[in-house]
Amino acid sequence: MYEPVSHALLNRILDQVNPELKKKQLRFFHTRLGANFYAIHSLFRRLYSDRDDLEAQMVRLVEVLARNYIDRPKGLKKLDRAREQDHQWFLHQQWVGMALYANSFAGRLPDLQARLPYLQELGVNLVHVMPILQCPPGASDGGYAVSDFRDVDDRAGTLDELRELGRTMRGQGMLLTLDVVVNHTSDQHAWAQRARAGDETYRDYYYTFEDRSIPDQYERTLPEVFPEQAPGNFTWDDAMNRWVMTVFNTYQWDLNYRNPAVFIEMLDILLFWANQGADILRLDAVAFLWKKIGTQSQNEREAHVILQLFKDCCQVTAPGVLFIAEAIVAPSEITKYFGEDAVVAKECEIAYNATTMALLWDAVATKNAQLLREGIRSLPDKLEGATWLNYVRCHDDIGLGFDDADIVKAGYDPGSHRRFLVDWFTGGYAMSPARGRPFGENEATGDARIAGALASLAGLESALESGDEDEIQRRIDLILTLHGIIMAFGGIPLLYYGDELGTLNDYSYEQDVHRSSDSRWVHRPTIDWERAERRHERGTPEFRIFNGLRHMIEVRKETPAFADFNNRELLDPDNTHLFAFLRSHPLKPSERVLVVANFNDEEEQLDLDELGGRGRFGTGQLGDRISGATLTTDEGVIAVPPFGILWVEAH
Ligand code: OTU
Repeated sequence: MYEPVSHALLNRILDQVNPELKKKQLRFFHTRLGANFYAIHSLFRRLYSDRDDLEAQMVRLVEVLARNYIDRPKGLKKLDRAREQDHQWFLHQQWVGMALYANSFAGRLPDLQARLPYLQELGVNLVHVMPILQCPPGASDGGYAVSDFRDVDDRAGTLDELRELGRTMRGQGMLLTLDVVVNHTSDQHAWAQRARAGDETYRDYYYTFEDRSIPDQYERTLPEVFPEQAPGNFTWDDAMNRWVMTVFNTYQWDLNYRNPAVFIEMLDILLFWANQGADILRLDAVAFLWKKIGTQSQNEREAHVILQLFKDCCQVTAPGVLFIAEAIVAPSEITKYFGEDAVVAKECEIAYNATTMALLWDAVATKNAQLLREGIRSLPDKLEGATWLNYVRCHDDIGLGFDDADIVKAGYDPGSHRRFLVDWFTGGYAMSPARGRPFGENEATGDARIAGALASLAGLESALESGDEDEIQRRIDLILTLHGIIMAFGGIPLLYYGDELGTLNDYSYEQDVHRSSDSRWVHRPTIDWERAERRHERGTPEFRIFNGLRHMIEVRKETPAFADFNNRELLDPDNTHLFAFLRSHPLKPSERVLVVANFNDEEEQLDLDELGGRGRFGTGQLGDRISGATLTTDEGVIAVPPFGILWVEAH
């Protein structure tokens, strides 16, 4: 958009920027900057209008954009332009992801590179490498306490090796996702060290206070993220002689985005990683970016403005790079992280679908899809050109963050239902096959979350112990069905490393002083590659799970109706054990797939007549795309096996 005030400012800025930057070939940069400048300027002013150095800050911002554009490797610039042409490229059903820790999945970065064929064997072509930036030894929240944002941790490898991994992946059509922890730094980061040493410039990078008066005001409304291991939201720092805001662990200092220098530093860092070859940047804990006394300091308006600004800026320098919003918040809040509209107020292209994830586990515990249906029904529509990251498990806990009103609609009392779920998964019921651990129990509020490996939560650990073959098969079927839902739901399915082999809980964290107080480590296993070989041995659980997933991934990629164009219709079968939806491709009407999953351990019937008549789904025999089997529909009824899933070809 052309607007004279901001255009005049842009011209002044271009006069002021470092002369070195003027010499370079910046054609694409200038067109994009011209297109986005009005938005960048308005958003920046919204956050920092009280600053009298606003223009000087804007000069710095534009310099950061230009410098990173100049540094951006040619191959990546070419990719940017290709993606501009095909801007919906990531909505395609071909993408299937996996999140993994380089070290516990493979070792160092070259070892990870050597394992790419394994991922390809499974069909994974998007890899989220969990944090690998420099971290202090000892506790570092699994890499989320970064001490140097511009270097790879020595334990993982080198920057060169990371670039090499990116190049190799690109060459093989795979996408690299890296984490940027935008909300906080480690207390060992150089900025924190300088703040400690009394440097006021860096003290302003954080929220620090000489006494408790302001922290106490904040505490009145701030919830606790880690009530057990890190109660409270402020930590006293002896060296600095001040309180510092630490919403997560005591060693994770929250960055102060009220200071434009922090925004510009972080933008520079995001673009740095884009230039190292990341296709996608996962922005950690984005809901927390703006703190305000008297609020929960999550999902604040300004947090969204920051993300819009990050996006608009990134589009100027590296438009092919996508953002994932990691915002594990209420369903009505999550979709806001896609932005208000797809052009002028865009934020992240991808967001974690934490709501569906948690609802899936509800259906597992209750064997009933009622709340899952209610929850999905009230999930707000997302923007066009935005997509979900659908997952069953990840490196974090399962928070039961679905909506109270939906719980009531499904017929339960919210408090006692949540308590039941935590108990069901963490050993509170003798009859439950789930083997999880509680996480984040808060005695004051009664809140609790759930940790545990997918296979252990789904009952495979106890089934294997019992040696009951039928039960083992049922639990494997449940594991496959959960994955079958995320592969068909609409969005990018993100598997969690180890789950493809049915990896169970790893209790060794209890012996590690840096981990024992954080039960999330129970589901962050080290891959046993000898065991992984069993995926080739017919009959083993590893074989059944790995090959079941591999097959579904293959079928997903051949199913255009699974591309994400907001093309999902939720269905309401008259059987509460069943979860069903219809996917249809907007441009290819003949491409329609009816997805039905059974959460019961017995066979259940899906009556097509109740879903609007058999004719809606096609005439004659219907086939299951997963098994290739023909389904009996003489009576208009489809039998769904215990814990089974069908992708019914409807045409
Ligand atoms: C994220 O988590 C990471 O995924 C966690 O591994 C980190 O510990 C945390 O940030 C701090 O860096 O911020 O928006 O309930 O779900 O802390 C949600 C625990 C987050 C996580 C929550 C989450």
